[in-house]
Amino acid sequence: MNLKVFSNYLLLLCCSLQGLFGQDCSDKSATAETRALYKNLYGLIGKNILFGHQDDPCYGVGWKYVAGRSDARDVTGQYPALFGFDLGRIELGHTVNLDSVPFEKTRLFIREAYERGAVITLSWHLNNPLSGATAWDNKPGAVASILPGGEKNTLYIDWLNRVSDFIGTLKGKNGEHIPVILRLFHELNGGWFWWGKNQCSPDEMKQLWQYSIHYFRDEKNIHNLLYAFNTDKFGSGDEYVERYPGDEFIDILGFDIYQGNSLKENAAFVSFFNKDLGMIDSIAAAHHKIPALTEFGYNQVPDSTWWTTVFLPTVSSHQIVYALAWRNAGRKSSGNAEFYIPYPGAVSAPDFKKMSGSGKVLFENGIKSKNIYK
Ligand code: BMA
Repeated sequence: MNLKVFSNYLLLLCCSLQGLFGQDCSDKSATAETRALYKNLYGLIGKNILFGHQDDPCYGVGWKYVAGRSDARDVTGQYPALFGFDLGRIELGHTVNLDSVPFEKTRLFIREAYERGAVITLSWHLNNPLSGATAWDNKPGAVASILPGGEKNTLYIDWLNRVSDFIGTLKGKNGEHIPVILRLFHELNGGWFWWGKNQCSPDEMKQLWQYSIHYFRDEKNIHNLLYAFNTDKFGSGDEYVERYPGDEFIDILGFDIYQGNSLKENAAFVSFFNKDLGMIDSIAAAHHKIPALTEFGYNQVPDSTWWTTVFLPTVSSHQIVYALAWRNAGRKSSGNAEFYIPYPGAVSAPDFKKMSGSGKVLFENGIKSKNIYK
């Protein structure tokens, strides 16, 4: 065999191995449904993007806890394909989260979403374990304090136990554990959370990830989780992987990005967004992981064609398999409003509906036929 034929063989072998590597999640004891979710999400790479929305069935602009209601559905006729919820304050044993969502309702909504064939992701704005203040109390030292040997390690174990208890109650009709994408320590390259880049060393952060996942997997025997690693918007591949705990812990590689502040104009936003999406495509491919947009938004979406002229064309030329729009908190007492998808009558509502029919970005109807848990 000459050198050229041999190198072609080698290339072929590498390509098929790459396909195989990507087909299994990081937890080698994951449940059948969790494995299927991973495999099916992997299969969506480069094909479709599941549209997600944080707290979608909980509240929207001008309403709260109305059975069956959803701003996404009011505008498009369909629920999202992916639902995000937050566990913040479950660690304290509270019955409602930091945004006043009762955990009882979160559990119910997760079951309903699962029965509809949608995907679920959980974030956790956990309080600062050292000071007792919120996740945004960014004084250094909290990460070191909860690692083994630290003064708050026992407290952190209690907190992990509370999260484990909640995850353990998420079951489908046949008693099977509902697979969940757990997005821990989000935006860890920013400086605003106690687990941020100025608050601990890369090594401490890696240890915290590994410790937490090891605890869920090996101490609590939880095998219905996929783990999403995510930064905020980032400037380079080196910055992205600086605090990455390793392929044996992670399934999904994502980042969060918002239009606004320094990225106020469409052109500035698209250029940054495009660059980060391109980097996520190649980092995920190199690690055989699933790329995702773990949080995004443009508060109030003031541009009437933003969805089809800014968002859709940018994400369509990349590999992400889902995109989670942040929450429709609605009008606040301060007079400001916070919403990242339109409600009926909002300026971008017709354009959002148009995007939902694009065939690329999937909502409820698009995900159903994918049988994502089989
Ligand atoms: C932020 C805002 C806050 C909220 C927090 C956690 O981006 O939406 O109002 O408390 O996320 O959900």
